[in-house]
Amino acid sequence: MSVEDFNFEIKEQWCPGCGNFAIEMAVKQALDELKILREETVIVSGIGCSGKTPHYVNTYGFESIHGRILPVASGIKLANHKLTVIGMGGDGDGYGIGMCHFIHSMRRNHDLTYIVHNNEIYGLTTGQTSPTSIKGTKTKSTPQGVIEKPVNPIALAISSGATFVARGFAGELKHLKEIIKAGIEHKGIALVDVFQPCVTFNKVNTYQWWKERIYKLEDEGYKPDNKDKALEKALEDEKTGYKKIPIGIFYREKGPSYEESVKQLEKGTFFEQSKKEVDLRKAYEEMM
Ligand SMILES: Cc1ncc(C[n+]2csc(CCOP(=O)(O)OP(=O)(O)O)c2C)c(N)n1
Ligand code: SF4
Repeated sequence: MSVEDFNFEIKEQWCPGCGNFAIEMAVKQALDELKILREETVIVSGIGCSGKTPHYVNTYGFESIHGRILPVASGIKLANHKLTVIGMGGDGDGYGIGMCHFIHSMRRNHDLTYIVHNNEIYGLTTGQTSPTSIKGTKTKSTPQGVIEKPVNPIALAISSGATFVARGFAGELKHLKEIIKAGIEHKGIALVDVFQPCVTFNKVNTYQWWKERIYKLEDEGYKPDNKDKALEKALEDEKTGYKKIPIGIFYREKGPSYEESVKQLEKGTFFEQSKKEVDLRKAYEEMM
């Protein structure tokens, strides 16, 4: 296998310079370096520019519904826990319409990697405010500036019980790839929030804007094993008025994943156990 084996013949439809290209490449490189086979991998997306990713990576893919990445991904993982399942979607998708699923998935600890293309705007629908748009940001839907405070996905994930919480930047490909690799290897839910410049509609949070503000947690000798410290770091961007924004692994905790806790899965995957025994005709008939 090589990174090229994960390429599809379909050409990306993203705008030139979009941060999604780097996220797609980081995922391909991570899968290649971890020697995970494409036929044992499923990428689940929602709807959005980010939601196109399964079309461009040569693994199994499922472009689901806006805001429903996590329930679909959890269902796939539960049906066949031998698969590597990666959710990929926008900040509108995951932190807006999908927020309820977000909180419950974090506490359930399904063994999934969830990569959020956080461009702080709605890309596909041409530039409205998203739940992570910083207060005051002027967008098509908020011409006088966003009134409310943004969602803090890192703090929310940690306080909801997530066992791996990290953040990367599309302008730091190698660093992002390493975070995604660590997320895939983690047994349990792994949130990887990624700052992803939307070069067409977000003229505030540009590559330059993020480069001037981000720093790597590991460069400060930070260790991601303490929940209190992780929460403190998660709130640092707000506290500093977004002048200092940490990226890297905020929090990591070992413990059984949801799938490791389901007794019935000790005998094999649900898929293997049920494929000979289940006749769905009766259930269909009852529903008709
Ligand atoms: C249930 C539902 N509501 C709304 C929409 C319209 N819609 C499509 S994409 C989108 C938001 C896109 O923003 P984001 O999720 O951040 O993804 P991006 O395009 O920025 O990657 C919305 C509101 C939809 N497709 N389905
Ligand atoms: S609209 Fe923004 S997020 Fe969508 S492809 Fe273009 S640059 Fe990327």
